[in-house]
Amino acid sequence: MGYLVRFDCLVQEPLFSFKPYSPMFKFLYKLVNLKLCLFPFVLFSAEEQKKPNIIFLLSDDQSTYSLGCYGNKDVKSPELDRLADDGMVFDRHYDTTAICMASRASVMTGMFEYKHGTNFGHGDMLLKTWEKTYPVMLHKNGYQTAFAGKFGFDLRDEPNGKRLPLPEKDFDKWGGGPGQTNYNTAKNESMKHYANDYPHSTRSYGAFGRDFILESTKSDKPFCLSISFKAPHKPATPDPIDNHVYAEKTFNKPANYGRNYGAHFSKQSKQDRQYERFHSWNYSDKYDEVMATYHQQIYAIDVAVGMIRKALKESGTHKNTVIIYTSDNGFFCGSHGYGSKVLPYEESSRVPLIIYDPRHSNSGKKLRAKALTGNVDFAPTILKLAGLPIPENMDGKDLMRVYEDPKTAHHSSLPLINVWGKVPTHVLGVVTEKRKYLYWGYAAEGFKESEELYDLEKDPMELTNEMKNSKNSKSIKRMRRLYDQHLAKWKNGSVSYNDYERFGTLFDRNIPWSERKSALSSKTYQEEKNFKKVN
Ligand SMILES: [Ca+2]
Repeated sequence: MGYLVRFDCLVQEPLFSFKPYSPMFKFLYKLVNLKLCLFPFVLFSAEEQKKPNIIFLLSDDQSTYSLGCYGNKDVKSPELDRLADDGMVFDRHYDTTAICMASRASVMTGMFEYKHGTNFGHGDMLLKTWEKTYPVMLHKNGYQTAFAGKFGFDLRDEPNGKRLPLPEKDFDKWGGGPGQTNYNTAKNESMKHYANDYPHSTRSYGAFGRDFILESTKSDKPFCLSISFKAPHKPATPDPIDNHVYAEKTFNKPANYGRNYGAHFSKQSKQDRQYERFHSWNYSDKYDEVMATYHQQIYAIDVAVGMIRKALKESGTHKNTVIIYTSDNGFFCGSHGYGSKVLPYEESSRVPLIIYDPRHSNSGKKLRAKALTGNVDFAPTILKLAGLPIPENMDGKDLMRVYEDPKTAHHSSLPLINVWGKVPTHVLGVVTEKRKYLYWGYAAEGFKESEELYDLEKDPMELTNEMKNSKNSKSIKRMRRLYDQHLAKWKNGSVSYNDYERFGTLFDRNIPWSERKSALSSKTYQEEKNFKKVN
């Protein structure tokens, strides 16, 4: 093709109308014309080459301590550890809402929950919000796009409008599914053709990624592959092919394991299922068995990541493909005597993040970033990688600036949000690189407003609430001020639907409970009576 272009350039009419004066001039003249003629092609091909392929991999309910690259010596995660060695590990990465639906919406929109207005118990994402997500924008701007796995939220054309089908049409290849999807590949409509070879869903997503990557080479377009694994979400259903991996294994417990290390957590945080699941999910009495199952599910993700990287190599796209690996929320696994996720403590809100950009000179140096980063950063990062502008509505920032300089600061603070579940557990917090502040505002009979402050630098296991230490008055003042700033953004920026506006009042620590109480929903008044009975 290149030779044809050059030949065409030489034989076509000169760009200028005057005649050459000498053989040398004629030669130079042709050379200039050749360059001018080739210029747009050179530019075009350089521009195309600059655009990387992008792979975004999301696990479901995965804690940082489930990976070797985050310091757990009991687990086997060779592929993800290799990805970490090849790329960069982020040690201070948070899901600003630590629950599937809202977190996935933040990932795709680059916005905090109160701005995308999407969560269980609140409502679906509006179509106009979806149209500003990274998958849609990449699809519209020359990328081949694919999605597989748990999509995690639904769409409506208006808040009380009809629920729309999942946006399969916005992707070139689709292996996604509604709701929680199924661990049984045969039961996932868009993935069931993989069921014979990969009866368990986790490896089927590896196969989907592999096939999309290999097919992508037929096109000149760059690709963006997004896979949302179901694993290791409950109900615990590991692939039996991996039963040998943790058979009879005993696991070391983290230093904050057990109820003794949760006594200082707020009474409000103990009012929903996250608290009772320490027992009902058997962290208290069958720890090794439960953890073996949990880690076995993550082991299968590790295998799937290996399948995807092998396909990158085989297709020759490995040198121009950026890989991002993270989770939609963490998991307590018995830390502080809690199970599950949702609450803004470290185990549930801080999650793994590995990025590998093979084009960058910082790759392969085993660097770790301490910068404060969040799930709202992915959409801006992916748009920037694709050479697209980052819309102003996004709260996140391009993570590749941290990849460029892992010692740089990123966010000075991020909000940590929970407005799902039983009312006392609704909480707004703020985290900085060094500290975390939580405000539990529910103060009906039997409860008092409470605050927690953690020095994450000295106390990453959150063992001491620093609110009562008089030495911390400066930190408390600063963290309260940051909290107030985030709340002001909520008040100014929350969507007007799906029950988000009233939290601007409920979370206002400067308004007494007697006045804030008016912002409880009528349904909540009824729930409040039930909490009074409990306490
Ligand atoms: Ca999740």
